[in-house]
Amino acid sequence: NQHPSLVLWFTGLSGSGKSTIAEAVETQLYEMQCRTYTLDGDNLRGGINFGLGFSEEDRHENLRRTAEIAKLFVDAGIITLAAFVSPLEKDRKMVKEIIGKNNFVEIFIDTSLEECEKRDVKGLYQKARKGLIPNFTGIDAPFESPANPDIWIKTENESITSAVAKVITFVKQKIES
Ligand code: GGZ
Repeated sequence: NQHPSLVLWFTGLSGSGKSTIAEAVETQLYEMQCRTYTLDGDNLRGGINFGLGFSEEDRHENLRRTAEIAKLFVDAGIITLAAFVSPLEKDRKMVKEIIGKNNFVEIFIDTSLEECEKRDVKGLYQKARKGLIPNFTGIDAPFESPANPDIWIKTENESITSAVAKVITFVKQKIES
């Protein structure tokens, strides 16, 4: 297959490391001559998903549109990385159905709330604790951990290098099968 296509779907709390790991995976795929594209809140919520917030309904719509876009990228023969909190099991199930289970890889970036809050890279947890960001995942909005992800990365016990290696091994085995 000259242009393998897949969706690598990263789920986890804000600040868990989804984007960092996705970026490192993308670099590695680039070196393997794969064509890739990354979808995330930064490039979708500012444009096609502009105006959507963080209520359950808005997250659902954010993820539905993202999945439809990812599906188009799969048709185009591109390995698509999607980094979204995607906190609810039912929404991840929807995403998987839209994309198709054969092209969908669920990657759980498992970093505890305690650790995300300690890192608080963007200061969002502190704001959320003060009540300045309503519906913040982990604080006053739920995160349902995936029960059976394809790849499970516990960032508190493993390095980025090891996380990337896990993802790449999985991808290689998948695109070569
Ligand atoms: C969660 C929020 C919220 C609320 C703003 N809850 O660390 P970040 O900043 O860059 O990543 C988070 C991002 C989450 O957007 P997603 O599109 O991934 O969410 S979802 O899949 O649930 O639709 C965070 C920021 O947006 N952010 N408000 N209330 N994260």
